[in-house]
Amino acid sequence: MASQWGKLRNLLRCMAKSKKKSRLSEDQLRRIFKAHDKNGDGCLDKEELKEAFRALGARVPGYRADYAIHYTDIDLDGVINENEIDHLVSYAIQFGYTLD
Ligand SMILES: [Ca+2]
Ligand SMILES: [Ca+2]
Repeated sequence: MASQWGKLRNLLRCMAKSKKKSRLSEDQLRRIFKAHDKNGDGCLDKEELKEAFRALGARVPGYRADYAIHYTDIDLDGVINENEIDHLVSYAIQFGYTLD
């Protein structure tokens, strides 16, 4: 009986911990996206976006990257530039990414 209680307590503790995970703020998201501009051209291409979403813990980063470009590439050049990053951040924040 005692060990059952121990297990339950551990489970509850784990749940409490996961609830406390803080959601990333817009600033943090922006910083993470910018950090993934690997070639430093000021734009995020699909591969860089994919890596960024992978870093954020997205389960299917390639799919997320496709959608992000679809929704936030305003000038349709296939990459997310400095101005479009704002749209990207507001797009990404709805998924409630957290820091592990
Ligand atoms: Ca780039
Ligand atoms: Ca663009």
